[in-house]
Amino acid sequence: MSTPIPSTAAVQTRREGAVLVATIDNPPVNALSAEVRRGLLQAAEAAESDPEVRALLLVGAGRGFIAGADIREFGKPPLPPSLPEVCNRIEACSKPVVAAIHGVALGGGLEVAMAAHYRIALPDAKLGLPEVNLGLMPGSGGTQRAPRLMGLRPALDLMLGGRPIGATEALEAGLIDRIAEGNDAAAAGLEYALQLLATRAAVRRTGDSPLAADREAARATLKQLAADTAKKSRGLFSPLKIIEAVEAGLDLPFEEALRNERKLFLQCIDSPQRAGLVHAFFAEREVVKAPETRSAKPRALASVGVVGGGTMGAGIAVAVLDAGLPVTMVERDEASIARGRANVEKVYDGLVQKGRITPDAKATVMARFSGSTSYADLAGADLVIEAVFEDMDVKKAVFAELDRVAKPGAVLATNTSYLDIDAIAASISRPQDVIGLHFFSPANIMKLLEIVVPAKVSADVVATAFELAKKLKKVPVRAGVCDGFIGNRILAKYRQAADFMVEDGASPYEIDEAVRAFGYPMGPFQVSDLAGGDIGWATRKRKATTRDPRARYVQIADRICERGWFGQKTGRGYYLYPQGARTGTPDPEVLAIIDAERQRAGVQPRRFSAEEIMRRYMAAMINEGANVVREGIALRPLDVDVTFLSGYGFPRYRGGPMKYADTIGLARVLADVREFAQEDPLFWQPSPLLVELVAQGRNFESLNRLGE
Ligand code: T1G
Ligand code: NAD
Repeated sequence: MSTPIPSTAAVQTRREGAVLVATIDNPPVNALSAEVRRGLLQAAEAAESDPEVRALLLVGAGRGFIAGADIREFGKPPLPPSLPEVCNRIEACSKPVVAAIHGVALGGGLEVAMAAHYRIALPDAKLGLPEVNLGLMPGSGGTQRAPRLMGLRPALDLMLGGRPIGATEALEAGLIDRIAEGNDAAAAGLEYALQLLATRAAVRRTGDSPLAADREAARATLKQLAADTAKKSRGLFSPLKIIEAVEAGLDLPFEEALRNERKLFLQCIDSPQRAGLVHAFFAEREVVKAPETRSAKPRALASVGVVGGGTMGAGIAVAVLDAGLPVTMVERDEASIARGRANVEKVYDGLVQKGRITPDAKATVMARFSGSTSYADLAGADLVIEAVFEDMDVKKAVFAELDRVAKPGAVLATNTSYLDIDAIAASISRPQDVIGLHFFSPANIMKLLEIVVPAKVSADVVATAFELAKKLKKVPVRAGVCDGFIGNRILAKYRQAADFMVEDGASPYEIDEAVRAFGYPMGPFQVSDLAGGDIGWATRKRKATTRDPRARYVQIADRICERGWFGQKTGRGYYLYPQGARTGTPDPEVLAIIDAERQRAGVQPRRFSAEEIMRRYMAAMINEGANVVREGIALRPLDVDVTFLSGYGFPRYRGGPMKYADTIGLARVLADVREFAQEDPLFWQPSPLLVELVAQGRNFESLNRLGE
């Protein structure tokens, strides 16, 4: 018979015989808010002090156990009790404490479970210490208890990898004691607690065991790991702090090692990388909250058509097949559809070769693919995505066909990079069903999906596009119609700034190096060589007739393309790629072309420091980002951030260009733009939004809340 005893709103407690059951109930993910911490502490003290209680069971309500500390509290004044205090109190309990885990036990949530004396999990449980993804480290005992439970290496893999493991792997690693059948964690936990009492199981404190059996071997492992991590983590702060905390635990008494861990944890809290990574975490969750996803329901999305089987059409088809949906691809003729099917199959053949999927699995996927040269085969599709040549007449002809054959209510999307989607929509009888779905190459890999919203589209079509992004596990960003939407429009600006610096004296290799040092995987000239210089060249030629004659135009890229040097696909571009190398080497002939262009343009070259290169590069990016927000092409600055984090390789720990601007201060960015405007006032026009925010002493973050 259960005896009700006092509870907090976020942690309800009840008695089940001799077991005190504490249920953490803080939707949506049972984050360890101050109230949850208070409730857990109360429960441990109540269990300790109530003579009738012989064990304490911790279990989560709703979707899972505990998803970790409440990330929204970071950077704010801490509220008592601290999580280390709660964990240490649980571990110190003189009566067995059992944690029953279902769904996720992440970060501080797993630390609470590791502070308990026994752990049981349902088969669906996911256990992890993902703090490193937020620029943090376990700060409530994780670096000390995980190695003691799992062994040194598995624990470090969990903390440095930041990826959760399943129940089976957790059991094998010693992180949990048992996997329970069924789907009722509370019942399984109670049964386990009663068994422990029946067998007079002792209290088992993880902190009592040594961190590592062989300290010298452990020290050598940690030394090597620190060296590897320093290389791999490209400037990330917290991974090395994790190793430092574990290493200290080899020699320090347990309590002291916990205090040391906390000290290192607070250093991570103060690091700007934490602010950038936490911003990225929440920004990726905010971008899906568009006006249309709040006001409209998505249409049916059970079958997809793709027109065009080239680079993008094939990648899009694979992304849709990977999401478990059937795909009908339409091409111009038999030869083209055969090529389209081959482009799709090539991806799966590669996975079979790598042993990532079986031939049977490939056959199952390809069974959902059908190729055709007849538009009539798209009549049943809920959504059709056009990915044909980047030519307005070709695209309008395709949409005329789709208007003729597609069923009423079908969503008609274009993957155009630059063309006017309003014009495409206006060319058919159902403009309300037309939307832009701008994938990035390779479309089955790149996470970003710009959802481009033309003037006449209906809200449920936009909602359907977001639903597709969810199914394809893409990161959707809502964009307005303009040349290049959000990403490519801003890219054009900072790429121009880079080209100006090359003509003025910097080498493309210096610029790439500075951009890599800033945290990017690649610099702009390496990216151009990867994507193919011919795409940008086609765009420049298309724009030649409308380009402002007063605007500065650097012809270096044209000179290189005129030689057919498009990059990796032609063996050379800005770099040389001998024998198909993937990493290029600087090309003296390119430097000669640059010198010749400087003379032709009458430019006296000068030196550029890495610092100045990045000031100009980022000022161009941020200034145009501000214009994109001001014009409503992006809903909020965070949409610009997510675009660059998930589609353009922007270093995640900086949070994106607009977050970076807030970190260095908008006044400094504006000052840079104004300084550079003295040389070229046409290119460097301060964004009115930047000027306005600086004048009001505000930052981009202040614009990140949609009209709440
Ligand atoms: N704190 C606050 N809010 C959180 C949260 C958290 N830990 N986790 C999720 N949310 C919000 C999220 O913003 C969203 O809000 C809603 O919950 C649903 O999330 C001391 C310091 C748990 C796997 O890193 O990985 O513990 O948008 O959309 O896809 O050592 O959320 O609806 O308003 O992501 O089903 C470590 C972070 C913290 C886990 C669920 N923990 N969360 O995924 O839903 S650091 C984490 C996740 C720590 C200690 C340290 C995922 C999820 P909204 P969602 P989901
Ligand atoms: P591609 O040349 O590789 O493929 C285009 C395909 O369209 C060809 O296979 C061609 O046979 C087919 N096609 C042409 N006219 C057709 C018609 N009337 N009916 C059916 N099929 C037809 O081009 P791509 O790189 O895949 O680009 C496709 C679209 O995606 C373009 O609008 C491009 O701007 C855009 N895009 C390209 C990239 C990229 O990095 N390549 C990235 C984003 C968007």
